[in-house]
Amino acid sequence: MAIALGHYDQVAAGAISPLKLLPQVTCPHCWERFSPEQVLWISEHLDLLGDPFLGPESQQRFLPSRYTLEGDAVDPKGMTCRTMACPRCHLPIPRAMMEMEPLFVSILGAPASGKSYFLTAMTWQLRRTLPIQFKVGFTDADPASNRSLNDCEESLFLNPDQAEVIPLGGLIRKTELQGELYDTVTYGQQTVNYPRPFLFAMQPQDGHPGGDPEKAARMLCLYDNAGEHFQPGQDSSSSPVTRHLARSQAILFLFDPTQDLRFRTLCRGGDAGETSQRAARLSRQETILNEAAARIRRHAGLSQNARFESPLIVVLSKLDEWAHLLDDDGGEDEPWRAQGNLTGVDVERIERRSAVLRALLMQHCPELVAAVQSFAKDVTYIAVSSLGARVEIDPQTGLPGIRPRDIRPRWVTVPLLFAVSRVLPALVPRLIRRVKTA
Ligand SMILES: Nc1nc2c(ncn2[C@@H]2O[C@H](COP(=O)(O)OP(=O)(O)OP(=O)(O)O)[C@@H](O)[C@H]2O)c(=O)[nH]1
Ligand SMILES: [Mg+2]
Ligand SMILES: [Zn+2]
Repeated sequence: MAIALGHYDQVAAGAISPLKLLPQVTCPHCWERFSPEQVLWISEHLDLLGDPFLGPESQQRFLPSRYTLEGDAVDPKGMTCRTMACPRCHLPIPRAMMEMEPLFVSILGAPASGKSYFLTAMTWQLRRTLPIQFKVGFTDADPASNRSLNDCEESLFLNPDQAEVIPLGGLIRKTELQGELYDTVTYGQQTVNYPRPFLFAMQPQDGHPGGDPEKAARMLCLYDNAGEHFQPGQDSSSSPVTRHLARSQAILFLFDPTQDLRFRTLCRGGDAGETSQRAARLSRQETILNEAAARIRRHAGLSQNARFESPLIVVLSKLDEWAHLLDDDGGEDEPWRAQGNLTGVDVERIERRSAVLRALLMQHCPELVAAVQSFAKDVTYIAVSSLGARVEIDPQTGLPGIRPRDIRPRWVTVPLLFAVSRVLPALVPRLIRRVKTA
């Protein structure tokens, strides 16, 4: 059966025509794969209420037999429908997922390692860096499901109280283990909580150097997990919160030096100073990585010794707290390089810095480097700061805070763009200096 898809949401407006549907679509909610003709539509008529999986308040899902001339399905009561849904979990899927290959990237790390701050600063900056530097559009594919992330971006970067010291916990809150960020689906007796994906369309624009823009376009699927989800026993069939790991084409593992006892004594303020008040917790962060490795092996059916083949980026977070441990702080500018009219990732600069960071970790927490090596083959270490500026202690409350106008993220887009350049150089090119031979 041919499926008609005429009208486009903002993400794909005018970008791709004629339509080429993928042979297989992956649901970003339940990670099931299905063919495009199995996709359901969500009815519009208000009488068509009740879905067996999503409850009596949800609009019915149906397999259409009638379409408008524009290619939208018509529901049994004659209303034109706009939204599609997964045939397995019935949750909504943006249309662009029918024709854009997904790119799953997992962000993992201990509680309070800085994942939510990092994700927020990264997506905010990708909206500018990707189009301006790399001629790749970066847009919300599903504004509804990206809403909580958009709210975090506004809180950090469009905050009306620019000059006031705002407590860090008030800008972005700890990620909850259940609630608004999850969708509940009831399969008979079994209730399953899926983490809500954040979906971004990455599409080459005019001037992009890649060959076929349709082939290079990707739907980036990201999730903001709570750190506890990565602890042993916290992923179950009723709460498959980290199953995206099995689909991941790259992993960004956040390591927070301020949570490591040996590092902490070296951080700004030292053990007795501000840092220890802030990061009251200490954790063995390599256990998070070991647990993730076990889950990936289990879900992908790999042997115990098999190593992850895709890129693993070890993201050392909160660089503003420990930048003085490095001889140079990496420079203000980001590692992109232009060659003629091609802009690419400066691989050499990133790799040089990765070696320095690895040596620092070897010195202070060698067991982390050992865990990283036994898990993955393709490893790069990148240091970032989501805030950039020095965090202040509010004299009234004693809590750490920052003035929004002082927030200047450093290198926050580098982990993702470097990973994408490894798996998809046609979308984000890599520039490697040629060594001249005499
Ligand atoms: N100095 C500094 N502190 C940061 C930075 N990013 C995050 N933090 C601090 O770390 C705390 C935790 O950050 P989150 O992003 O909420 O951590 P998380 O990994 O999402 O934590 P969970 O949601 O509990 O898993 C924040 O409240 C900030 O105080 C940074 O770049 N620099
Ligand atoms: Mg969080
Ligand atoms: Zn699904």
